[in-house]
Amino acid sequence: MSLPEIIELTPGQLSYWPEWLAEHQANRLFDLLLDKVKWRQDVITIFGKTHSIPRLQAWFGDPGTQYQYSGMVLEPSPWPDILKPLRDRVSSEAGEPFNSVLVNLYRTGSDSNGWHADNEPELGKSPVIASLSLGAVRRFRLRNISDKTRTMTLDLPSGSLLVMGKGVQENWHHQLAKTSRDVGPRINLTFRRIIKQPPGA
Ligand SMILES: O=C(O)CCC(=O)C(=O)O
Repeated sequence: MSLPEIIELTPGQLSYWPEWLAEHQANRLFDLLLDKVKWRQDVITIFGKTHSIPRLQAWFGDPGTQYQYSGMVLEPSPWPDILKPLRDRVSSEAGEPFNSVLVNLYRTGSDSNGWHADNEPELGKSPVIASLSLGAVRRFRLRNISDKTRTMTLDLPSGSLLVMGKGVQENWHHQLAKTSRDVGPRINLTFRRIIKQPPGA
């Protein structure tokens, strides 16, 4: 384990390891996930109209870790062998016993993830989220919820680990914007801890 860079957001804190995985490890994991994950094109419904979300995704976790966001209900697929040691390492780095992971595939610069916080009820009151990036470098931004002029930008390289600590989801939104740059695919894994079932589950 190496020491992270600490980025104070006030309120909230990021812990950042720009080179958490060596290049060859990150490349191997990227290739395996790209090939082996059963990627889903999920849709969301806004004002009665359905839209494909601008990325592919997959949800893995312990039994019972159902996750709902933007009207989607994600049932966990069992942990693939390749992700189990990674989950354990990320958990010990972040000091949080993660029991699930959302895996996103951004196929090109047109794929994205809009402003949001990971604040669903099943994550509990002050969740810790750990985000591992693989593949193309993409720009990750945070924006304070009550003062939108306060922003923070990180260009996340392959193999980097970013832990959003307690207080971040309550006070900051984050996004992965589209880019017109000609970028290759990127995979991002956000490890989460589901602590209770969502309402109505
Ligand atoms: O792709 C990223 O870096 C961010 C992913 C994200 O915001 C999410 O899964 O909630």
